Amino acid sequence: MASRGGAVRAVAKAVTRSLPLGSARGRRAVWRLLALAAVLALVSTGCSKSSSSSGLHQFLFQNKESLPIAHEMIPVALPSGKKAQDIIDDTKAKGVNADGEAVAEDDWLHIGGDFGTADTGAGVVETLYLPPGTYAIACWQTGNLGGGEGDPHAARGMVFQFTVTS
Ligand SMILES: [Cu+2]
Repeated sequence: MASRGGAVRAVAKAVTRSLPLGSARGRRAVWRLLALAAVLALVSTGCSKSSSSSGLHQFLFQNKESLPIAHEMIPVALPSGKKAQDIIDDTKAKGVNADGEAVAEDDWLHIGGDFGTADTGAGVVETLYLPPGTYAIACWQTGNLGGGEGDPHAARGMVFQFTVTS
């Protein structure tokens, strides 16, 4: 576990370095996401300068859980004044529908569609064009670690906020 923790910290550093997080709260959001051990790593960018600038960005999303569980990485644009915590609160408040899907997911503008889920051990690569703005990546999957269903992961804090500058 110690070695995985080290790897997670290394990735967290890479993410926080690559994506300019405007606040300590943003950095805490990273830790909440990583606490679920679904590791988001920025692997490369399609534009020349820093990954924080607008343009094409490629993300590698790896599920490094130790037990079976599906995660997803849904990029959304945050309306002015909204933060990752608003997604968390909204998802908590609205729960799941009769099909067991998070009701709040459709409240948030999906900018890159649903790139699909990544089961434990799998990875998904996503390429997004990001104009300047404030964004979040959320997971609305509802599985529990090792099996069964529970609250949407976004309600458990699996939301990561970041900003893109011009
Ligand atoms: Cu998840």
